[in-house]
Amino acid sequence: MSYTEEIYARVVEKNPNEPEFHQAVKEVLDSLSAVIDRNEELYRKHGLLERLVEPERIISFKVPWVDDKGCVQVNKGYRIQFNSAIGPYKGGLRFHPSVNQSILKFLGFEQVFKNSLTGLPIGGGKGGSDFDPKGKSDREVMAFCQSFMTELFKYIGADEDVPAGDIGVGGREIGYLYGQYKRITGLYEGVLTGKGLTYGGSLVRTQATGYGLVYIVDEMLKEVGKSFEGKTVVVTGSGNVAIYAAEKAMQLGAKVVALCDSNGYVYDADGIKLDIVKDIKEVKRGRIKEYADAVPGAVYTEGKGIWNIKCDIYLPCATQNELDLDAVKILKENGCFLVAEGANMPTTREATEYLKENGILFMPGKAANAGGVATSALEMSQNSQRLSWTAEEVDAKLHQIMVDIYAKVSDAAKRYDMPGDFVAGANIAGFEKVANAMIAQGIV
Ligand code: NDP
Ligand code: 2IT
Repeated sequence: MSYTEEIYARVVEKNPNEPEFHQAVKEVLDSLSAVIDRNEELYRKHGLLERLVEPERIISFKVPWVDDKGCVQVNKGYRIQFNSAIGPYKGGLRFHPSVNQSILKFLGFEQVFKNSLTGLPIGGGKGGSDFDPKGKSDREVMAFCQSFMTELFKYIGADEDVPAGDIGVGGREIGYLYGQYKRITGLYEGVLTGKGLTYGGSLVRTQATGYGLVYIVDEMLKEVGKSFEGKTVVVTGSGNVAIYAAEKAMQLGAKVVALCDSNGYVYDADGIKLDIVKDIKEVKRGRIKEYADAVPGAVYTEGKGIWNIKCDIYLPCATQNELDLDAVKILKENGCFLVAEGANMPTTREATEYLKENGILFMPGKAANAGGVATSALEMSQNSQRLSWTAEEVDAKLHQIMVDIYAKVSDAAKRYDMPGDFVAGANIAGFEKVANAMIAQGIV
């Protein structure tokens, strides 16, 4: 058995019932085998892979709160502090009923490599809760966030661990979490990112993940002599990442024809009107179905199947494993030539293999959606300096970071004789910096 196979077998054995974590580790280890084989003796001596796949710390806690009926509710809360070799733990908080330790470990593990790719000094972490913000009043969300932070504050800090948003955690939740942190600790510091602009947030953080995704796709397109101009794009989800990916793709001349949520999808042959989507999703916290009620000619379909809509470029921006083998076969039949992941691990392993074998350009999430966390790191810099940069400054830095990530990923794939294999390129480039830092810092 090779070193990577040995480690994968050990991960499966020691972490039973964590399929998403196994999936993420397998994808990374498989594509690292070329690097590991060349340096096997060194890495074995340092127990590098054994240490890499084990989170430094898993914190799990009870989150009791009182709902609007006066009833006590109890949720599970977590923070996975995965790897701090290159900086303080950094990564989002997810509030969704599906949240469990396996999902947060997969997200924390991916975050380590993603954060390394940004070139900024941030380690990897992730956290969240099985709390479902859907249908809850603002007071209930506040009560939950205050209880969550009353436990979490012990483990985070501006130079220690800096959480941010993810599914179900946006500006409202970050505000309540920040308020409670400040109240308990008396500190006004950059302990969370994605903050509101009146209390230390960075311009462009809201847009950053979606914009960054489109910036890196633009680099992929340039390399093959194409552009967004005139392309038909399908974006999945209709949350933070999806909305701003659609916005930037449209600004670059594409027509975005579909969006979805967990209930169904809308198709608008004339191109999605984003002001209407923003009103439904960001203001009213409604369902994507309402788009078809508001826009004549738009069609709503209940259930899954957004991949049946013909497109040139497909940007999955909802959740893990949303895009499977049957779906990518349909994308291929319909002429789609590029898939880039706005979400974390939205493409199953079989689907990823199929894309590779069938010559569809593919950028994995840890590179494609890194603009969000990169801009979070820019928010940390601004907080430390006690300065705010203009939107143009932040956007220019974000753009450059995505251009640099594309170059690193593409270069690493070429160095290991796998040109165009951006999965391998992203994993290798992300891994190299973390591995060097871990070796330099000794067995800790
Ligand atoms: P939001 O909560 O803002 O939006 C999530 C969207 O995805 C919603 O439209 C939601 O629909 C939809 N969705 C969730 N689960 C499913 C499902 N099972 N089937 C279909 N649709 C679903 O989250 P974000 O936009 O922030 O996050 C989206 C993805 O991007 C996640 O994978 C996240 O980890 C990743 N990401 C986010 C970053 C950020 O900065 N926010 C940075 C990097 C990655 P519904 O309302 O019905 O639940
Ligand atoms: O998956 C991700 O990179 C995020 N949810 C953003 C993390 C962050 O710290 O901004």
